[in-house]
Amino acid sequence: MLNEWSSQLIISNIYSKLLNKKSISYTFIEVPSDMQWYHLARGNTHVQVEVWQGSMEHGFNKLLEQNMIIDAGNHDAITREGWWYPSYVKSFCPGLPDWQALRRCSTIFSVDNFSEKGTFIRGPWGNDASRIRALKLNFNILKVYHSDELWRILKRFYAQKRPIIFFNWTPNWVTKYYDGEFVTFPEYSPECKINPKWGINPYHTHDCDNPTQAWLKKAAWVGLPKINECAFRVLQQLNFNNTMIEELTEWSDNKKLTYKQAAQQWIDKYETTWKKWLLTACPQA
Ligand code: TMO
Repeated sequence: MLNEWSSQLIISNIYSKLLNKKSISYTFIEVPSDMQWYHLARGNTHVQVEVWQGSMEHGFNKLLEQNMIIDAGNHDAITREGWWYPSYVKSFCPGLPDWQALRRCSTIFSVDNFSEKGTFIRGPWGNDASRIRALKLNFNILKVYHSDELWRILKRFYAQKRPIIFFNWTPNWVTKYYDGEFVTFPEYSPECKINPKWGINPYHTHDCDNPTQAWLKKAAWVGLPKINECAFRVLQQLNFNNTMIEELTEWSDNKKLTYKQAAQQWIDKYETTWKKWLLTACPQA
């Protein structure tokens, strides 16, 4: 399955190259992130190489409980997803990174310079409309459809030192090239996302942050091991840490390699790593 952010696209390409080495055939299917559970549950697609806890935990857990998908294990990467701004924004909005500062200075984030509401820019991930509602933030949302679009907007705003606030994540090349930080919302609790009574707003869920030390998992359609056990076991072995993911996204998003080229470069550079994965996964095949 191919989604809309670069590390997922590159690691999917890496995984396909590993399948090639085991003579396992595959096809890529492009699926919008918010449709991924629908397709994984039905076996329309079989593999997700990156499930991010912050934005995807809920959908993942639901299908896991229904035995429609399999947890194929964690990457070593520790992740975070959230509201992020460049450091220069702090001088326009004293009190950041605490979220309450956003209540006083939403207007500086208006992208049309007319609206009194700030604009939060996001991709097709996460549930920030609920967070805005639950925390009564004076923001609307501008949704883009691919991580590349976020970086184009960031580059333009950053060059002019114009206030911007958007959905960002780590590991990611952006936090290496742009100085900035995440907003801190009330501390995450799993309850917060399902129980309205939890937290400072008793009527709504999502009155909290995403987890700040979150997992990154792989998931498979429940039928995958029966179709091809080796493919499933290779997926289990697949394991990327923060440095590796930063490096991959730097190759594509900053150095402008295609996802395929970035995947090949990784295969060339990390031969001992993937050879060990393949040997552990399916020594006979
Ligand atoms: C799922 N993502 C890494 C874009 O937050």
